[in-house]
Amino acid sequence: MENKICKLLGIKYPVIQGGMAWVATAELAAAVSNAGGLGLIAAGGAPADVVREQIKKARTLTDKPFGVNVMLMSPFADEVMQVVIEEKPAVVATGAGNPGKYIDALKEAGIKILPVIASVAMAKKMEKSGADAIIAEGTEAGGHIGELTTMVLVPQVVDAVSVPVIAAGGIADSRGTAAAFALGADGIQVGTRFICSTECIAHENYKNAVLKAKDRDAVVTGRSTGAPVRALKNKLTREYERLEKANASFDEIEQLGVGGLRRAFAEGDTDMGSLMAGQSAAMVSEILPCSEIIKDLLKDVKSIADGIKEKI
Ligand code: TUI
Repeated sequence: MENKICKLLGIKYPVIQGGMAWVATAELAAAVSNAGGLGLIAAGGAPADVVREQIKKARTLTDKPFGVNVMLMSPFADEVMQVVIEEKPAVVATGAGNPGKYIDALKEAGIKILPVIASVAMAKKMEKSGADAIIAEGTEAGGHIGELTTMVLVPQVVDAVSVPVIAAGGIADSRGTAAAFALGADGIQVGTRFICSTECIAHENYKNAVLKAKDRDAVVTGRSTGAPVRALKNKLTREYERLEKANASFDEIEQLGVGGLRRAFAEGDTDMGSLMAGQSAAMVSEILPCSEIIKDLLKDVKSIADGIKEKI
């Protein structure tokens, strides 16, 4: 029986690469799509012309379907969406907001729309607005996060909507994949593990920080400003903590983060760079090609299910 997500997106494996700002370039997206998953270019906070160039570049690197993740808190979200509608990648995923006002135009352009949500209410709203599938992201994820864990969010979203659900947050090996399917998801979205892919062009210091991370190293800052972000603990996250404890102004706290992703991704600044990563960073121990990562994420999922049967 064919998997619903594979059928919907025209891909071989139900593995979607997370839309990580800066990290998810055309190179990474094309590599994941070439390996049979769905690669996503992350628009992040980039201006529209940069996103257009990335889409064009991805087209030179793959003839498979790929998508663009549009970060809705970006000041360029409207222009980026316009470019995406013109360029027509197979899929648009969205994060950090409500994409409702763009859905009709995306559908008209023949683009599949996969909103990332962190609550049941938002999942229902997105289904009503015409989303083709829902990416339910738990708080284990890296970057901007909601409050619920993948374990409790996914089954509730599965029960609340009739479109397919993709589980995200905390999935980095085939046990996580099996668990996501057990919770009722039809696919997985994986971000952090793909930072440590051969094809990811992030600075090697960023990759090494993920490889070195232990269980409690992916910490949350920015809860007080209403935009919590999970990143690997470093000088920057400790500075955030200090300012938040001292009740510093919103602007002062926000200012600290400006350019943080660029410092981490491009300069390899592991002190003051924002090393966004999920809790699963602790489970990532080697750099592999995307094709090997996808193979490992799907390895023996059926025998994991058989193992459960033997236990009960
Ligand atoms: O969007 C993400 N993760 C991200 S975005 C990002 S870029 C950034 N950089 C610095 C500060 C903030 C962001 C890094 N990581 N994940 C998907 C996600 N979306 N998680 C939670 C949500 C979400 C939150 C609220 C989705 C919808 C939503 O709706 C609110 C409303 O009612 O409009």
